Amino acid sequence: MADAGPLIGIIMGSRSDWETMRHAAETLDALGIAHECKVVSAHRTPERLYEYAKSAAGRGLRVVIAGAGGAAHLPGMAASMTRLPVLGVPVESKALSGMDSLLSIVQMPAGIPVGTLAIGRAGAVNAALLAAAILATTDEALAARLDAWRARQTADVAETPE
Ligand code: RP5
Repeated sequence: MADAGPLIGIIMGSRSDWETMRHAAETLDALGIAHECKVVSAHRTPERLYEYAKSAAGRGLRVVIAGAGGAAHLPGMAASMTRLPVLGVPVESKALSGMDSLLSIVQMPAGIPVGTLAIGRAGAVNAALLAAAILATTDEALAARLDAWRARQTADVAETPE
């Protein structure tokens, strides 16, 4: 992994999203998957978004994870400019607790899909696991690491509550 370029791009609309999106990065770290993390705002840095999405596949990325909150058009806009799978993470907003983010990301009209995860940390972790599962379909070593991760999770579940 050391000399491999990133396979997964994690983008987020603001540095304020990092507290949520770092859970995606940490999960990919645990699975040994090379990734990159960037702040790319659909409305504050539209040209950065264009460059990122248009170059993503050519740079060797295989999946994009996009997290945003509020009027969260980042995942959909990114998906419109790349054929890579885009996984959307609704960040929990202050005003509406992430319901705005969720509905903005999940309600894509037919034609440009965004795989939408849960609001907040759970969505960020699961976006990373889903991205890993996608890559694992063609990577046996990663498939074994993902199986081991899931087996550890199972082993960590106590039979009693205290
Ligand atoms: C969105 O607006 C970001 O994804 C973030 O969740 C939200 C608030 O951004 P900041 O005002 O904290 O930069 O674009």
